[in-house]
Amino acid sequence: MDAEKKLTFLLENKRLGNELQTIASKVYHGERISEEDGVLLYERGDLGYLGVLANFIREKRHGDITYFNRNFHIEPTNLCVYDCKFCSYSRLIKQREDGWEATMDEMLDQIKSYDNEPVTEVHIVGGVLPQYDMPFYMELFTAIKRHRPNLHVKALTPVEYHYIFKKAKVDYATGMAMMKDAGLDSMPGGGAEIFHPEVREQIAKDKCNAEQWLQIHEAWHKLGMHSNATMLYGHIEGYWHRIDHMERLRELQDKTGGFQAFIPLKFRNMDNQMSHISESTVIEDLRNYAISRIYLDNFPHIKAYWAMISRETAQLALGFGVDDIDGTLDDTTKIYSMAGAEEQHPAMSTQELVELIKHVGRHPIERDTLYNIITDYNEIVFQEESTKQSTYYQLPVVNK
Ligand code: V47
Ligand code: SF4
Repeated sequence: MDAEKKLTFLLENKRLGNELQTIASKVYHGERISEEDGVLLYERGDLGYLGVLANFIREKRHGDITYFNRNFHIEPTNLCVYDCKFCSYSRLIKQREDGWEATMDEMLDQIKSYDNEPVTEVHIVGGVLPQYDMPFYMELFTAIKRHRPNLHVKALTPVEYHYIFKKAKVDYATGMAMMKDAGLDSMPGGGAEIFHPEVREQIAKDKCNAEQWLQIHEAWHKLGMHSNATMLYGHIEGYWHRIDHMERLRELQDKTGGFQAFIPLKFRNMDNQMSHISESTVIEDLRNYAISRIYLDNFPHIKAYWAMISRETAQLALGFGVDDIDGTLDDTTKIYSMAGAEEQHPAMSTQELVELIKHVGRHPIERDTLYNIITDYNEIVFQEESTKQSTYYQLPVVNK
């Protein structure tokens, strides 16, 4: 049954109750849902119901297309002046001997090690330390661009920008314009956590607050540039905090249109100060993807970060609103493996990623950071099946 028929069927289901039926009708007619509706979805929407709504929106926007990109990560340091309770990098937890502080030359060597690889993006994010200041990052971005002008530099979050601009005594608009001139192409979505102060002050107290995070993205968007947004969920926050978080993003997106993807990040509890909190279940993760797709009606893409949630959950998420599963990382990021992500050494070849998407009946497209199509893999058949194919789910017959 196609996505529209499933939703029509649901609309006729009298046992659903008025409120859930009204929300389903709003989704069918392309109307925006309210904050109250959003909380109600979290409280009362079961997985089947939410999946039908989210998949209807996903397929209306993107059909079966599922995006990925070829990127690698650079993490300048795992030491940090801040002390976020969920972070496995935190200076109180990690002894200095466990830490690394990469020099400019070491980072440029990392960039050069990809010279013969068809990657399109470098994602740079890590801890905050005084020596990684505005002049340092401007020089780094300029050097990367001088070496490989077409490599897209997606780097740093408002957490770092707020810190380095304050140190350099420049306002956000000036600072972001200077970063753009130095070679910054886009901003990743990190550092958002949960915006509401009731939660933020308990888990990420000293770093930039919600207003500052949003103002820095706004300044960036005003330069005609793009960025992503994340939400760290499944710890001490309530459903209402998640909706408040998405509402603030939806408002800014109405104003600027600069966000590309929303990336829900599941809290992982290994080796951090919140290890006593249980992690969310896969069902809760899928419900959360679906509600994000329904609520953020002005965000083009919902992204699942496969390295964090497992390949199988990433495949399932494609039926719950997700249309992007990030990149073919190759073990260059540590922040999640240190926090207990499924994949301790996340690496997936393009072939494996393409097969993973095709095995659940979707249409794989390699994109660049700005969602321009690089390769359409729908009709491309690899000579041999990947040896790792049996490690994740495979539909015997495409059944949608
Ligand atoms: O802001 C830290 C999160 C984020 C944990 O824009 C944790 O394309 C879960 O934002 N459990 C940084 N999450 C990573 C990020 C990101 C990732 C992939 C793609 C993009 C993009 C952005 O990682 C931090 C924080 O919210 N994080 N510790 C943890 N224990
Ligand atoms: Fe530092 Fe970021 Fe970790 Fe917070 S989440 S302690 S800002 S590295």
